[in-house]
Amino acid sequence: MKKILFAAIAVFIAVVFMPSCKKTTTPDPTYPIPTNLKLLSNGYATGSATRVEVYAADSFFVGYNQLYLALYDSATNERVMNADVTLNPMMTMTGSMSHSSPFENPASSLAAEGLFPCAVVFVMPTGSMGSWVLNVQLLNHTTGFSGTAAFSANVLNPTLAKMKSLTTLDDSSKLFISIVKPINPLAGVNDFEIAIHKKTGMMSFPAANDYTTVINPQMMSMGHGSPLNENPIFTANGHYLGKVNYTMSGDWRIYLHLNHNGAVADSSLYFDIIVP
Ligand SMILES: [Cu+2]
Repeated sequence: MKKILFAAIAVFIAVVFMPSCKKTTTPDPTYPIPTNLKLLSNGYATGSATRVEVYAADSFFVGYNQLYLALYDSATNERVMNADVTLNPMMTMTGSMSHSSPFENPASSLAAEGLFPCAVVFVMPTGSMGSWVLNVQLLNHTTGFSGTAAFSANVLNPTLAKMKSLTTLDDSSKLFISIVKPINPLAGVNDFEIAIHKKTGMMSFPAANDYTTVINPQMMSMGHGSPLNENPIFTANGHYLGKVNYTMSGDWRIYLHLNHNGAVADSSLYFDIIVP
C-alpha cells in the first residue's frame, strides 16, 4: 500500500514539476501551425504541466496584437485542446510604477484548429520607459493542473501608428483606438475594423462599446477621397467594423470621428496608411 502511495506521489511530482525539465519538442502533426504565423514566445506554465507557445503574424507592437496560443502537455507533448486561458499583460515602468493594457482572452476553452485565439493591445513600446511581461494563466482541463507562464515581450513602435490614445471631449474618458483590420491593406475595398478600449485605472482597460464613428479616407498627396466607404459600427467587445475604399496605391489618411451619446467625443483622430 505504501509503495503504491509513494509511486503515486512520485508520478504526481514528476507531472507537476515537469516544466523544469526541458526536452526537445516535435510539433504535433495533427494541427500544423499556419505558415503565416511566427513563434514569438515559448515556455512552461509552471505548475500546470503545460507548455505554451505564443504565435502572431508579426512581432509584438504598439497596437492590437492578434495572438494564437498553442498548448502542449509537457509529458506527452500532445496538443492541449481544452483549457481556460487568462491573459495579464503588465508593464513595469522605470521608477517601479506598473500598469496593464487592454486584452481579450480566448472566447472559448476549446481550441479551434489546435489554437486559442486571443489579443493584447500594447499601449506603449518597450524601451527606456519600461518593459512588458505577458502573463498567460491557464487551467488545463485534461490534467486539472493550473499555472502561469510569464513571457517578456519586446514591444516595437511601428513607423505608422496602429494605435492612438486620446481624452474625449464629452466626458474626459481616456481611450485607446487601435486598428484591427486590415493588417495588410490592399488597393480596393478593405474591411476596416477598429477596437476601442477605455482606461478606467492602471489595471483596468475595458472595451468601450457605446461609440459611433464616421470615417473619411483621403489620399494626401493627390487631394482626393473615395466613395463606398462604410463607417465602422459596433459589433462586440469594443470592436467596430466597416469598410474603407483605397481607390489607388499610395499614402492615405483615415480621419476618424468619434461620437458618444449624440455628442462629439473626438474629431482630431486619424491614421496614416501606406497602400502598396
Ligand atoms: Cu507604460
